[in-house]
Amino acid sequence: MEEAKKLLNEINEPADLRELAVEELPQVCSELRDFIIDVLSSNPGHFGASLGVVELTVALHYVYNTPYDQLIWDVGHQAYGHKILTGRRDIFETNRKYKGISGFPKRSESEYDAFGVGHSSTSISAALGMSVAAKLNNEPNRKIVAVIGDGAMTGGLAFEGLNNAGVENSDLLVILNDNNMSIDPNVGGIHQYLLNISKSQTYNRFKREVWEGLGRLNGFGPRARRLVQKTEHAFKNILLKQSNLFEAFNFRYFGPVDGHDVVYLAKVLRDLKDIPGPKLLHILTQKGKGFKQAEINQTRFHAPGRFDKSTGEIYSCECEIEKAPKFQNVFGETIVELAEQNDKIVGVTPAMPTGCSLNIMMEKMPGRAFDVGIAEQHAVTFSAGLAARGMIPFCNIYSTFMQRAYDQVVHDVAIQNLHVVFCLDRGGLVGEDGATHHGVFDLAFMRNIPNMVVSAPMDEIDLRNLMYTAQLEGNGPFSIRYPRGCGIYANWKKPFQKIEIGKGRIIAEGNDIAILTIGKPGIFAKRAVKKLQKENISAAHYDMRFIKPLDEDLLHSVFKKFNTVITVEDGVIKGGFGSAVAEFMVENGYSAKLKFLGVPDAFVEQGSLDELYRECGFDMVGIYKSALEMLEK
Ligand SMILES: Cc1ncc(C[n+]2csc(CCOP(=O)(O)OP(=O)(O)O)c2C)c(N)n1
Repeated sequence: MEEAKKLLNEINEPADLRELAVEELPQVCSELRDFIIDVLSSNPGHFGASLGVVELTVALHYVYNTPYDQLIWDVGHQAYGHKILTGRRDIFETNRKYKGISGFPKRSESEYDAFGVGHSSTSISAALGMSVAAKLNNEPNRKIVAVIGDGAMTGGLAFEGLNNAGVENSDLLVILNDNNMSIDPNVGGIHQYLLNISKSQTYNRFKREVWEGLGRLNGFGPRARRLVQKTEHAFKNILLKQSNLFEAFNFRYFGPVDGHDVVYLAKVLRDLKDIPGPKLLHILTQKGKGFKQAEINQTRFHAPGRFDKSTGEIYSCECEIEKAPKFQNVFGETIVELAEQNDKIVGVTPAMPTGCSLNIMMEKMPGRAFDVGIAEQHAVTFSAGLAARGMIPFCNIYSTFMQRAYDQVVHDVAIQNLHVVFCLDRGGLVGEDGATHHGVFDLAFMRNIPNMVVSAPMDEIDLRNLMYTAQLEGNGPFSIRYPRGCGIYANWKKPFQKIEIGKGRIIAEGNDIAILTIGKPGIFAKRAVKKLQKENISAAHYDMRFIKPLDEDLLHSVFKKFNTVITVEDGVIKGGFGSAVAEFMVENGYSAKLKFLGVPDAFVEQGSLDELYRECGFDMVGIYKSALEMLEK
């Protein structure tokens, strides 16, 4: 039998796709899916989400005139198919790698990436902005489409966009990609609402019939419009309250339709293209579609790392093999231990229970740990409410996503001096997710908030002890930030020890130069000190543990003894730990040669952690070289 022609290899841009007959689209989808599976098995990334939107991606680029028409992906972790169809097939193997292409849509990378993303729930607002701009620029034929998942739809920002889009009456299509999953199973009222719609058999049958009826008409003349109106009227009667959610925002609601039937999807999109005003198309898809293990274990295959593409077996990372725990697991297990001793402790996560390991507590203590959806602002104010009534919430938010909830930290927690423990996971550079995900601002933006304690453990034993200390009676807002990845000790479950708040510790005594570190870079400094010893340089190393309050006694002793000092942090230098030390030095009339190592005043792109630490110059070698330079050796 003649081997099927490889269609994908001929598609260098969407215009090539548009040359194909609609019957050829299923084959394009199948080839695209195989391509994604093949590359992702050896070069890890977000997997399940992209597999789930293969048909949608092909249908969108087939029907819409991209890049003139603007396609906005929410979060953007599902846009691999989009990248492959829009001129990046040959470089897709560099996805998420150092100097390679980004794992998310990025305006500077391609004209097809209409809007840069990484954080969720932005697509409707951005699309509305573009739609209004199209109107103001007198571009009536430019179409704007936002694709948003049911998880991202739980974010408040999405509703702010919907709310505004209705009154602007803009020509905008929002596609709700409903796979019934966030990273973990989706939660909350919207989720239940979408399930109800999707399961309503009368409704689904009715919708299908209406679309088929529309399909028999040629284009959308006045007759078709009348039919749409009649249909809407009928929907309202049949569904009672069900479809009112989106219609209440003045959107026309269409669907749900099967998001894996590419031919049908293309037809639906073509029909919708000519209906003016704000529209929402609800499609049903399966996360991980086409790769059995990913369909079965959707959370694990959200971003599985390397895996065997024939068996679906996921390979462990190196540090796990060495048995050092991930910081997230130290958090997950420690909060359970603490909550067993202190019945005021509760856990809160905005949609990252597996990512931050709060799922351990959710399983063991179901009434005391809460996944609140992709809703960082709400997570913080919800925690404030809990604390106002005497609970001690551990609110775990990835550092990068905490940027969303700054006002809530200031206004709802800190001003009222409430005892909320913020655990900021993925603090510092995070590697392959790149600029949108590095957690490099938190030390700087937390340290200027009155009442806030700001701490960063150097290792996982310190993380445990800081968590223990933070929950003790009498504390106010307390933030603990820790990095992505594994710690260093296989044997980390030691008895709890209280840490004195605002006190650092001496790691190494020395005479020639002082190295002050906060958090994980302390590990690099430890190694640098050993290397400097070999050059007969005696370097002192202090792990400050707290950037607020600063250990002033320790700093007085440092500036009295040393006139050459290096600060090292895994965060932005401007306004961060080094700045705090410099402020102390100036305020107290000391003068020393100071060097700040950390993240420069520029957005750091993606790469492995080692590559990025090296680029920023605060890995072991960077610290070592800086010490030599400062001592002019
Ligand atoms: C503000 C913010 N919080 C959390 C995340 C982490 N995150 C990435 S994808 C995702 C789930 C998104 O679910 P959905 O929109 O349904 O897309 P799916 O992965 O199911 O296709 C989450 C929580 C994020 N990107 N942005």
